[in-house]
This record gives sequence, C-alpha cells and structure tokens, in this order.
Amino acid sequence: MEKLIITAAICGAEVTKKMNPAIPYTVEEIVREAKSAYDAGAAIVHLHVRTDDGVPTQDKARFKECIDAIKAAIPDVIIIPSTGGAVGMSAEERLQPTELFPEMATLDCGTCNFGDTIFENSMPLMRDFGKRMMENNIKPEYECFEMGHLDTALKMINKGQLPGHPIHVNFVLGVLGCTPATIPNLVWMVSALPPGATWCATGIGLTEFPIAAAAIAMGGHVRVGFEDNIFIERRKIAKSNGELVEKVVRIAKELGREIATPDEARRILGLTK
Ligand code: KMH
Ligand code: ZN
Repeated sequence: MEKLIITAAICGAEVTKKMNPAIPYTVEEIVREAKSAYDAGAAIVHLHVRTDDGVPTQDKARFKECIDAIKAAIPDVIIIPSTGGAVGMSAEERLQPTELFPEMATLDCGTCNFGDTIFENSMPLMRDFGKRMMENNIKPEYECFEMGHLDTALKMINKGQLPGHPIHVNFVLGVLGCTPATIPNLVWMVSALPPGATWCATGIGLTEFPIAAAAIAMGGHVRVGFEDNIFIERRKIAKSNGELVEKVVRIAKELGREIATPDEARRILGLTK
C-alpha cells in the first residue's frame, strides 16, 4: 500500500468560533492551524479563508495573503484552495483562487442539499471550472458527496470537459441531505473509481474517525479537520487541527500504514508543478 496522505481541512466556511474557539479566521490563526496540522503529519491543507470577523470569502487577495503566509511557515506543504466556497456564492466569486495557480483546487461534482441550503454545482458550472483548471494547469480534487457526482465527473472527464487521469477524488460522506457516512457506502463509491485513480475519504462530525480508519485499511487517503468535525471525541471539542491529525496518525500506525510527506504525496498524486 502507498503511504497515507492526510489532508487537513483547517477552516471550512460553515463552522464558527462560537462552536469551537480554535476555528481560524485571521491570517495568523490560519497559519497556526495549518502548521499544527502539518507538524502532526498532514501533507495537504484544504483551504477556505475568512475575513477577520469570520465571514467566508473567496477574495483572491485574501487567499494570496493566507497562502503566502502558510508557505512562509511550512514551504513544502500542498495547499488545495476551495472553489466550493460557501453556499450562495457565484461561480466567478468561487473561482478566484484558481487565478493564483495552485497545484490543486477542489472541483465540486454536483448540486446537492447541504443541510437546509442547496449547494449549486450544475454541469455548466462544472464545465467552466474544469476549463479554468485545464487552462491554469491545476489538478482538481473531485469532491463527491453522492455516487451520481462521481458518475457525472467521470462522464465529463471522458468527454474532455474536465481534467483527466490520473484523477484524485475526495468522497465526502455524512453531509445532511447527502450520502450517509457508512463504510458500505464508502466501499460502493470506491468500487466505481476507474483504475489508477487515487482517493480520499471525509466523514462529517464524529464519523470522521471510523471513515478515516476504513479508508486507511482500504488503501485510500484521509481528510480530517475543523471544516468537517470540531470534536476530538464525544462532547469534547478539539484544541487544534493538529489534535485531529494526531488521532489519524495513531490509527494509521496501529494499522501499519506509514504517513506521506508532502513530496511523497506529490509523487502519489502525480503532481508535476
Ligand atoms: N463549503 C461547502 C459549501 C469545497 O471546498 O470545494 C463547499 C465545500 C466544498 O467546502
Ligand atoms: Zn471545503
């Protein structure tokens, strides 16, 4: 089995300091959380950014400030900016971080319920995002909340509308309104991947850890972080993203899976930049 790539989704767009005071808003807080995750073993930071008072933004300048500050502290880490942003943002707003030419960026693969709201990712939007990523030589991380999302992405890849192989997919399970975070669901979705694809699994809330354990055992990769889960165990909020990553590293060690450095992750993911 390849070494395990751990992604830390350090911030997200939905969680707030009221839920967990360690949620990062400022540039300094973003760097603190990225470094805590990296020091614990994360090779990738999945990045959303906020204004200083916590409002989610896709502002290019804010992304640049945060990416530059993270890179100054931990130069080799892989940063995957979000093009999902927050529910209700326009496509152009969401695309702004692609103008910074990151190695990778997320590409969300279908419209879905997202709690009480609707996360809009129509096929024309996906085509526009795919075109931008091909033009800017950005490898997408395909975000699939449903089996239909993966099927849509694969069909669009086959038509040349989205960047192709080797593809990397993140299965996000347990969002309210989407596929529940169960191991049979994960196994089913992984079984639909084409040969040569790499994949990562994300469980929302405290399903983060059983889904991580399953992905580690199956040879996939893992995402944890405040974006998906603010608890280290039942009723106990996590002190940092690093604490969440440490728990995954402990599970991986028990299961005999070594942890990938960022450069090892670049090789596994076929990153060329
Ligand atoms: N904040 C969610 C609505 C992504 O980063 O691409 C979308 C999201 C997915 O977080
Ligand atoms: Zn995200």
